Amino acid sequence: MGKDKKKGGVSRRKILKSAAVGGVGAAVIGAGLAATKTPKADAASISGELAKVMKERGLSPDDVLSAAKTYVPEGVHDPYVCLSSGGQSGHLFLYGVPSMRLIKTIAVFAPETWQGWGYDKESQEIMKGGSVEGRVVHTGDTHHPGFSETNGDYDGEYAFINDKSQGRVAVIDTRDWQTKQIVKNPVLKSTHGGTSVTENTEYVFTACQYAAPYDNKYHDPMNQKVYDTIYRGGHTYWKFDRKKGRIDMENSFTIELPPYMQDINDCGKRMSHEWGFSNSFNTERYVGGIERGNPPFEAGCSANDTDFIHMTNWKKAEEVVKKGNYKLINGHKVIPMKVAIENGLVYLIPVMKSPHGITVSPDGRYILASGKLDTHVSVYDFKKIMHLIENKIYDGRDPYGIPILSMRKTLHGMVQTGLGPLHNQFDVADSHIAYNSLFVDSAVVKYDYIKLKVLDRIPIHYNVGHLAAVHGDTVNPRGNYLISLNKLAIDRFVEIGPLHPQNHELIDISNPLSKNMRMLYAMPFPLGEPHYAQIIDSKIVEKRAWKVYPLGTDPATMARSPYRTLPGREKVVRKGNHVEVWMTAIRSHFNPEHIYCKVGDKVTIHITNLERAEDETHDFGVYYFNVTTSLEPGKTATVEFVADKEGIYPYYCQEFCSALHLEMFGYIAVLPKDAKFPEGAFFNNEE
Ligand code: RUQ
Ligand code: CUA
Repeated sequence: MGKDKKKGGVSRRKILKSAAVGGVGAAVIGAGLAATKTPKADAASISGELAKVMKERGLSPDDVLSAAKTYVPEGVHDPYVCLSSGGQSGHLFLYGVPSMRLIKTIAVFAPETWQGWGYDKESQEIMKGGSVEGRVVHTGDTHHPGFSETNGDYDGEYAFINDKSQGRVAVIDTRDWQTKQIVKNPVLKSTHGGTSVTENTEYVFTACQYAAPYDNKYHDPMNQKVYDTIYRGGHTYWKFDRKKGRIDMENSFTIELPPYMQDINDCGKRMSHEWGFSNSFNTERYVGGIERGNPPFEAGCSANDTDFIHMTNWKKAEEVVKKGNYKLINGHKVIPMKVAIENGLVYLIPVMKSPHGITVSPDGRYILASGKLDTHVSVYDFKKIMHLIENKIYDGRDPYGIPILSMRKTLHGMVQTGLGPLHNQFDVADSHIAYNSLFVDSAVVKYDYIKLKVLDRIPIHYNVGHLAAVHGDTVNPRGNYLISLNKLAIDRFVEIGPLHPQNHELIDISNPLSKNMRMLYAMPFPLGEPHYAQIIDSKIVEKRAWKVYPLGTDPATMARSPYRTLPGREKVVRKGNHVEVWMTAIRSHFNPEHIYCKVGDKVTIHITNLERAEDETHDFGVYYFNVTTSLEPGKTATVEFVADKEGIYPYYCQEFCSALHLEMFGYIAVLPKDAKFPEGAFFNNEE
C-alpha cells in the first residue's frame, strides 16, 4: 500500500514536470485526474464537464492553462520549496512551488506558540544567545534568507537569515527546519544586507544598514563632525563551522566602513569568489533634521547623482586577521578602515543614484546593481574591475581614503529597464537572462544582461520588491518559476480592512527563449512583509529531513538530551524549593498526571514524546504560567516557571493526537507555602 502510493507520487511528479516545461492544458488536467483515480476521468470524458466549469466560473482557456500549471494533486509534493523571509513577523516561511501551499512557519527571532518557540527552555536559551546589549529582544525583521552552498549551489543543509532591526543572524538546520543559533552583531546595530554565503559557505556575509557608533554610547547624530568620525558602517563576515553547524563568533570579523548605508549585499562567485559586494546610499553622509527645518533624510540622503558599490575581499581579510591586524571591539574582531585600505581589502565604485540591490551573475563575472531613482540596471564587469585594481588605476579616493574605481571603466553597460528598478534574479546559466523588478512601474522585466536588451515585460500587482527564481542566485539557476514578492496587494483579494496582505505572484519562465512570461498565480501572504526568498529543489531538502527525532533528542543540539526519559523512568524530585519532573507523553496520556508543589517553588518539567510514528506530535499547554512546548515524536523539551500563586493549573495536550486526545491532561497543584502535601502527592524523594 505504502509502495503503491509512492509509485503514484512519482508518476504524477513527472506529469507535473512536463506541465511546467511544456504546458498542455486540458490534457494535463486529464492526466492529473486519471492519476488520482477519479472514476472514468479521461481527457475526453471531462472535456464537456470542463467546458461547463469554465463557463460557470468565467474562466478563459488561459486561466485553465495557468491552473493546470500550478495545480499539484492531493498527496503529491511540490517539485520546489520557497524559503521566504517574513519581515516584521520575525519568522521564516516555507511554501511549495508551484502550488504556493504554505508548509511551515520557522520561528526565529520572535516567539511562536505553535512550536513553543520562546516558551520552552531550549528555545529560550537560543534566543538568549542573540541578546542585544544584554536584553533578549523578541521582535525581529527578517529580510534575506540564504541556503548554505557547496561549490556555489544550494546544498540545502542550513539556512541563514538576518534580522535587520537588531543586526542579528540566525542559523536553521534543515534536518528539522528549526533555528539552532542566533548571534548578534557586536558592532553593527542594523544589518540589511545578507545573509548571502560564499561559494562553500566559508562565511555568511552581512552588510550594515544604518551607520551608528560601534561603542554603544551616545554621540550626537546631528553633529556632522561627530557623524563623520564616529559613526560607522561595515561588512561583517560570519565564519560558519559546517561541522558544528554553527557560526563561529571567534573567527568572524567586520571590515570597518564609512558611515554610508551599505544596504544589500551579495557574495562573489567563481572568478569573483573572494569578494563581497554591497550597494549603499547616503554617501552624502546627510545628518537630517526635519524638525529644525532641514530637508528630511529622504531628500538629503539622495542628493548626489551616484552612490557607491562597496567591495571587500574576505579571503585577504582572513589573512589580515590571522596576522593579528585587527582591533577587538565589544569582543569582536574589527579590521580598521586604514588597515583595510593598506591591504587592498576595500574599493568603491560609483553606481547610479540611491541604488538598492546588488546581484552577482552565475559565472561571477557581472555585478548587477539598480539605482532605484534611475531607470537602469548597471552591469559591471568584474574583469574590468580587477584590471583597475591590479594596476592601481583609481579615480580618486573618498574622504576616508578608500580608492574609487571609475564607473565608466568598470561598466560593461547599462540597460534601461523602467522606473524604480530594484532586484535581479537569473535564468539558466548560459542564457544570460536576468529578471529585474520595477518597484515604481509595478512590472518585471526580462532582459539579456550581456546584450543589454530588454526581452519581455509583465505587469505585477503591485510594487514588487525582490524576485526569486529557482536556485536563482547560484552558479546553476534552474529557471521554470519566478516569484514576484509584491509589497502592495490593494484590490487583489477579499477586502478585510486597512491592513492588507502582501502578494506573492508566481510567474512561468519555463521557456527562456520565449517572449512570454506568464502570470500563473497570486498568493496572499498575511504573515509580515517578506523581502527576499530562495527557491530550492525539493529533492535536495527532502533527502535531509528527519521523519522523527531519535528518542529523547534535544533539537537545540540534535543530540540526546540529558533529560531524555524512557517509559517507566518518569519521576518527580523535590529538592529545597525546586520541583523537577521527568515526564513522558504518548497517546493519550502524560506521566505523571499530577504535579504537586508549593508557592514559590521553581518547577522544571522535562517532557519526552515517546512516539515513534511520523507526525504524532503532542504538546504541553498550561493555564497561567505562560509556557508551552511542541513535542514532535522523539523530542525532549523543558518548560520552567515559578509557581508563584496558590491554585490548580490544568495542563493538556493541545494537538488533537488521538480519539482520546481530550483525555490527555493533568493538574499542577500549587499548595500554600506552609501546607502539607496530601497523601498521594507523589515524589520519588519524598521529603
Ligand atoms: S529589501 S525590496 Cu532586500 Cu530588505 Cu529590497
Ligand atoms: Cu496528545 Cu492530544
